[in-house]
Amino acid sequence: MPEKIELTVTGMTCEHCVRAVTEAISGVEGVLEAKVDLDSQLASVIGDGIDLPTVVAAITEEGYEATQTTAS
Ligand code: 9UX
Repeated sequence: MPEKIELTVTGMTCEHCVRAVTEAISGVEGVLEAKVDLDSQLASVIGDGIDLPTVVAAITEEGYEATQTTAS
C-alpha cells in the first residue's frame, strides 16, 4: 500500500530551491510522487516502502532542513 509522508522543509527561499528539494526527494527509492510547497514549507511524499531517514538525508544533502510532520 502506498503511504504518504509529510515533512516540513526549512531553508527554501525560491522556486529553484523547491525544484532542488523535489528532485532530491524524487530520487529516493520507493518515492512515487513528491510535492513541495514554498509558502507552507511542506513536502508531501507518496511512495511505497519509503525509508524516512533516506528522504531526510536527501533533503539535507541539498542544504535544507527537514523534519517529519505526519505519517500515515
Ligand atoms: Mo536561489 Mo533558492 O540561490 O536557494 S535556489 S534562492
